[in-house]
Amino acid sequence: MASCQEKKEEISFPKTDLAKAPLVPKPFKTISTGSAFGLDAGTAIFTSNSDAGFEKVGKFLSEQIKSKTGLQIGVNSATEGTLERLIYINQSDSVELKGPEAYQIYIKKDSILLNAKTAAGAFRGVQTLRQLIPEKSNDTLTDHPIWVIPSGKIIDAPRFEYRGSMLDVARHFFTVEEVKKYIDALAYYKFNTLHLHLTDDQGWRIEIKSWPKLTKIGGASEVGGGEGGFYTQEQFKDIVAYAAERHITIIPEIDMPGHTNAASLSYPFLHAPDAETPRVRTDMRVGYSSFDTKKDTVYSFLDDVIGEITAMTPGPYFHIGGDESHATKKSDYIRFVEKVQKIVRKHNKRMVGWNEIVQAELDSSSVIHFWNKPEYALKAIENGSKVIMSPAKKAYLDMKYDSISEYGLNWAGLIPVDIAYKWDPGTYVENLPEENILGIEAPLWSETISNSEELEYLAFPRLIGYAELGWSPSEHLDWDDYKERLAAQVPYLEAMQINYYPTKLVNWK
Ligand code: TNX
Repeated sequence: MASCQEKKEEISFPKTDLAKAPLVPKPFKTISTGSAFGLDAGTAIFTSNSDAGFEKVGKFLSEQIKSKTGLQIGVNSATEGTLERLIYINQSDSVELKGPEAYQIYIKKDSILLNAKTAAGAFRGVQTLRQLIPEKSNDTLTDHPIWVIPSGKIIDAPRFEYRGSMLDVARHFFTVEEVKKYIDALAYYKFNTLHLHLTDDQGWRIEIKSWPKLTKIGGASEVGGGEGGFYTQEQFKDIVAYAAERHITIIPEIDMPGHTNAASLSYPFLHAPDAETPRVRTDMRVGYSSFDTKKDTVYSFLDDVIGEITAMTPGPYFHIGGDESHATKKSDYIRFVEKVQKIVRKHNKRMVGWNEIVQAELDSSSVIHFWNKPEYALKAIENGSKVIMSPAKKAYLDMKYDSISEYGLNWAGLIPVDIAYKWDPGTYVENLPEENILGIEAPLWSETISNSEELEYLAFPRLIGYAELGWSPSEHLDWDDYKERLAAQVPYLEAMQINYYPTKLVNWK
């Protein structure tokens, strides 16, 4: 009598090499075992139920598999016939997992096991799996399409806890959909932070219910004379939630006491009498505006603004800007930063500010955002503070690639794709110990760009290199090795309709 149980199919895979997969960022350690896991319609995903976040991560993977391959893979809901190959996403407290974003993946013939301490770690591991799924199925190994994933083991954890990019939505406004598209790409490359530069001289972009003219008046302009725009609180919360689903934290920035023309135009009492009189600004100049640091009403205004924004922001940080306050006297600037630091603390956030803030007396919980002066970054040592590394000469996404770049500025120099990659955030500021470095951020100022296509032209492919500088150990930072893996990102960029600058430094395939 024939057995009613179908025989499990043995596929013989061509030899694979997991260590040669073009992963970005490059994992801490990869061990190849030469065989493969065949992703197909008979695959099911199971997740830990010890933490609700894990099932969400499983569903995210299932959606991504569907959009890449068309396969519909159940999560914690296998039906008969879908138990041939399993992907487990498992909560683990193993001591081998170093930190909340660490993960390990074991890929065998019949199973993939992804272990992480937290859902954030599992999410980072899922990005690695997404990158390992080939664009095309193999239709010759068996009677149905399978996507061949090389077998082996990946042990991975980030070098820095903070890996971010900044989007300036003030000089030009970007819609919720445009911001979400950027967040999707950040997630794919394991970034965990998006800093939104929400206000500047040319525009105020976030609704403050207690001060409605900020958006009514201050939101109605941008560089070049366009109509501007702003996020309602509902829209801002939607961005925060969308990022959180991808384990990305939003850091809001209200830039002050300079870069405040749009705020002072909306409410003239904010304006310092010595600074330039507020008017609609559509030019690119900086350093002419200032809040009146001597008025109590300015600080009660800021208490309202910071209160409303922090109430919508679950992350630990609030960025106060503090850069280029050339129209504020130094003593007034110092007093201002110290008073605003108290307000930020009152709202239970850690203050972040551009490196000029070190002139004030800072709490050790406050974070210094290095962009131009190493001597300011070094103040972190005395102060016990952490530093975010955004050296303009290396990490500014708004610098032109070369003299023929379509968009961008050049005040910090040209930044070709290799120069953007060839530096080490851990040693860039001489004598600044790595324990003082929170991580890396690549800011994208928007004076010269106003939509996703232009934004992407400047961000890609340099952003992908910053992902690796933030995540991978310094021993792995090697341009010749990286540029091959970068070239292999094209199918992803094309599938996501992400525009990129096709630099001649890379052999695009
Ligand atoms: C400097 S970097 C600025 C911004 C400009 C940018 C343009 C920094 C903290 N301030 O106001 O948009 O240069 O590259």
